[in-house]
Amino acid sequence: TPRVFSGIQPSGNLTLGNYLGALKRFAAKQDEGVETIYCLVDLHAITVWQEPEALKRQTREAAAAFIASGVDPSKSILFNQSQVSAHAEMAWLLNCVARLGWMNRMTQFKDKVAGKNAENASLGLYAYPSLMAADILVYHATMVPVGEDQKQHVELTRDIAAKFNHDYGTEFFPSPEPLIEGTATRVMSLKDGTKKMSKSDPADASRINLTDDADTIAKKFKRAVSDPEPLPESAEGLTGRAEAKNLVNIYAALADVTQEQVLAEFGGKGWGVFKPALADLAVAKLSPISTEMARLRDDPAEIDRILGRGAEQARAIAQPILERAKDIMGMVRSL
Ligand code: AQP
Repeated sequence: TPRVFSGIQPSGNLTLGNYLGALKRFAAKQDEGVETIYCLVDLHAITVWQEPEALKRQTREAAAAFIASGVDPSKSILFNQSQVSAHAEMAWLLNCVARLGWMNRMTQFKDKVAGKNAENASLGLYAYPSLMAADILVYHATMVPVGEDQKQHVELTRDIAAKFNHDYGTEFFPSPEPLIEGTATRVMSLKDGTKKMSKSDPADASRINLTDDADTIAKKFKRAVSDPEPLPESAEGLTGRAEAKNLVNIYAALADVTQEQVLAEFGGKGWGVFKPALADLAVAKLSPISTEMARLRDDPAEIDRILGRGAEQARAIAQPILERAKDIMGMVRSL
């Protein structure tokens, strides 16, 4: 069976972008006859400072968000990365395969240090894509559902796999494909239609958190940046209107319809009509998730049990692949 791997950083409150770009699709993949492995990538999260207690809370909260979004621990392997040491070990092996020049081209690193002193970024932040390659390759996963922003990292993973195979004269690593599907592969900030909605954006008003209540969601959409024009009659009319396009996209993704279908209903109408309809739809879709997350918050021991069991299942797959990679590279293994 083909294997799917994907992860989310427990680096803050998960957002509507994480839900539409990732979680919702993770849940759907479970019923597509593939093996699904989903990871809370805490080793990635610490590439920027995380307050230790907050990291624990965010990791459990993110696990709850997965489960509340329909990721079923009896159908998928769900765990946090640091409990499976094969990720970090494989990352070291791949650090020695990946080239500095490849890392230098990664736009996420550039975005994350933009406006800051890059000299002061952690080495881990720079090496992030190599750890991500390890996450995928240590399971021989071939399908990686991600948002548009992660495409470059999956392509780098393919390059690393190919170089390993070439250098060691093997076909050991399969080449993974990024799966970028649906209308919401890039949900943008509510305050700036050219910036992606992000859990680490300092402005809370820029995003919908999965834990926001109905009033907060309504308020955030009401205050979302739009433009003075009514909604266009067709999707071509969204060209050059980043904010309008984003709001229509979010509606389409939440309702599981196309942009054209949204505009067939709302074309010619003003934001005073569309924004409340969007808020109502978002509340209807997100409130069952936040209710379930609140229930799970009361039982952290249950979450920890689920992550522990997932880690055990993950280790059973990853460990033999790691051992084989070491063997291929010429490391002595004492029996
Ligand atoms: N705005 C988005 N639209 C669509 N998909 C998104 N994803 C993230 N933001 C959007 C997808 O969610 C998955 C997990 O992402 P991540 O947590 O590993 O890191 P990220 O992409 O860096 O997301 P954030 O929210 O912006 O986190 P911070 O702010 O901590 O860096 C990925 O599949 C991603 O594509």
